[in-house]
Amino acid sequence: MLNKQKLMGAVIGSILATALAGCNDDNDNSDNTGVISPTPKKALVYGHRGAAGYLPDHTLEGYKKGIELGADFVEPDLVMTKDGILVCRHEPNIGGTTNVASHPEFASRKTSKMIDGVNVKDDWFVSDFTLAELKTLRAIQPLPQDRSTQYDSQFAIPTLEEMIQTVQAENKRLGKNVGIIPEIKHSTFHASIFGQYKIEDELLRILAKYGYSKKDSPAIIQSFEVSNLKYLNGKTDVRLVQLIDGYDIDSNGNMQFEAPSLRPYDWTVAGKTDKTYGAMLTPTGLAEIKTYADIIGPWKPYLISSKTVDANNDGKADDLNNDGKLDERDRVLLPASNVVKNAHAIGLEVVPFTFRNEPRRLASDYKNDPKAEYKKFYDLGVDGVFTDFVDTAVAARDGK
Ligand SMILES: [Ca+2]
Ligand SMILES: [Ca+2]
Ligand SMILES: [Ca+2]
Repeated sequence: MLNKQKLMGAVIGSILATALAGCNDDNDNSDNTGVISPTPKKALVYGHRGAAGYLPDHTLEGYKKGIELGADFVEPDLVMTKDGILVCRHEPNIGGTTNVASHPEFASRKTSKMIDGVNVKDDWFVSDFTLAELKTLRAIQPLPQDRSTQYDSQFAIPTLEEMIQTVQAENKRLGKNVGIIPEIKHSTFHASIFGQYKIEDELLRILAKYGYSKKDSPAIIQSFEVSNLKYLNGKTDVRLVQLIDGYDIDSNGNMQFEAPSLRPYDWTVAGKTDKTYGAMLTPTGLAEIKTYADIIGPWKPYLISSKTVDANNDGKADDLNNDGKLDERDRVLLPASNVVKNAHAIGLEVVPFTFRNEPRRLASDYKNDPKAEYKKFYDLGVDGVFTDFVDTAVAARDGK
């Protein structure tokens, strides 16, 4: 256990030696007797979809921005084109993240498909487009209610290979060693179109081509499904993340489960319908994950949940900040769960998602300060955070 921690610390230390130049090396904790001091290591900052708070998701410009802002890893979500190319998009459907709707030549491609048991209606799907066709589209901001749309329709959809080439070129230019953390989206859906584990095999082929094949490679693979991670565990030494979703949090802070955030979809297909994602975070569930993965990526309320308040006893949640609407600002934090402690006890790292700066997404305890949220989770001992705002996560971590 101690040896494994030391090994992982050394590995991460070497990965980040340049990225964290100027910071204390918290990973070199042993004295000459080989005893490891309890100094916690620094949490890593994962640039969720690039620099999603600033630029449209999954663009080369966004990945560069994430690196510039200090990310330790940047994240491409992966879906497959009709001609079998891995491209960076959060969903197989692209109506919300590209300007496809304004391309009349693709009007007839608009259709509906079942994805993980949910009918996704009247949209355009990457699997119906060749890469050449997708290259005629441009990315748009998927959260226009919160974020700037000034970069809409400027940036192309990158392939995974272009993303890796960009990261490696930026690393060379800046003397950094920023890693990549690709997520395989909807493995079961892709298997139904392209064949079992074709998306996984193509990812492994590309990772190997660019030198990512070892446990200490600056690459980590994520998935919400299970069987594909078990398959990958038998095929590669690259570290694996079991993502763990939830649907919503009720007024008392309890996790809610509903499609498409009910359970890993491959469990549903296999008939394991007696369990939800919640089963993954019991001691038994964590022990099972430990047999094939290195890291868990839970939705952050699994670590620290929140509840509403009804001080005036009218049966409804109080509007704590008196702004006439109910959102995260009208919730108060509950004590932390044992998930981090239990995961660490068996050697699993914990990297929750997703941290965002917008005040309406921050519980009242944080008083509109996103750094207060990061600090809460860093103090809990998380090993990293997925964030849309890399610079804020880094500033909260490094005391700026
Ligand atoms: Ca993702
Ligand atoms: Ca009330
Ligand atoms: Ca309110």
